[in-house]
Amino acid sequence: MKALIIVDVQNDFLPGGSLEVSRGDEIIPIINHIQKDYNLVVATQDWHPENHKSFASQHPDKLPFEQIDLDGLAQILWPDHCIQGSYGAEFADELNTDRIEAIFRKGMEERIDSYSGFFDNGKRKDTGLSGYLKARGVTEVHVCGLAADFCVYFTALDALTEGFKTSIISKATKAIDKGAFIEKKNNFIQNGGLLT
Ligand code: VGL
Ligand code: ZN
Repeated sequence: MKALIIVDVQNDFLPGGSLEVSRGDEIIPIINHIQKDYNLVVATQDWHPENHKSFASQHPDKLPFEQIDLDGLAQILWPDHCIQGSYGAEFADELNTDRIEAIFRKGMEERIDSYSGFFDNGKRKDTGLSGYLKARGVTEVHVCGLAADFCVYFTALDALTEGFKTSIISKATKAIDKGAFIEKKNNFIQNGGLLT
């Protein structure tokens, strides 16, 4: 059984959003088109409280994209994004959500960020995604969405360690920082991941 994981295709990550990924909108028709090729489609949704400590606005002396230590973990500070219930947190209007059977929300805990759809960045909590996929008989996952160098990458890496045959679909993802994604992509491949 093969599942598609659609990562964070939310307004704030699209052009015009607060943490926009350049040309992020171009992947939506592709994601809509490929969903039919999977036995199961699930999605993740970045879902932060308004005082989330990954937001630069919560640290008066810091600017977006600076890095801090947050309870022992390196944390990049982001513009406010994907605030629970806001328009920016909604899935893109153009995304076809009819086949999405389950949505795994992440990033609700105030003091820890959560890039992967499986675990938070400190591996303190499991979202239940791995167990859900296994209970549904899934052995192979394909990961798409935004952003390639953060939530897609970390979701794909955790999928590998959870024992799934894992691919990142290149044409259905876009990076915040293309250069950084090349390095991360190589690391993913070294860990047994596939790029299609
Ligand atoms: C993401 C940064 C912060 C992502 C989420 O979806 O890639 N990146 N929160
Ligand atoms: Zn976030």
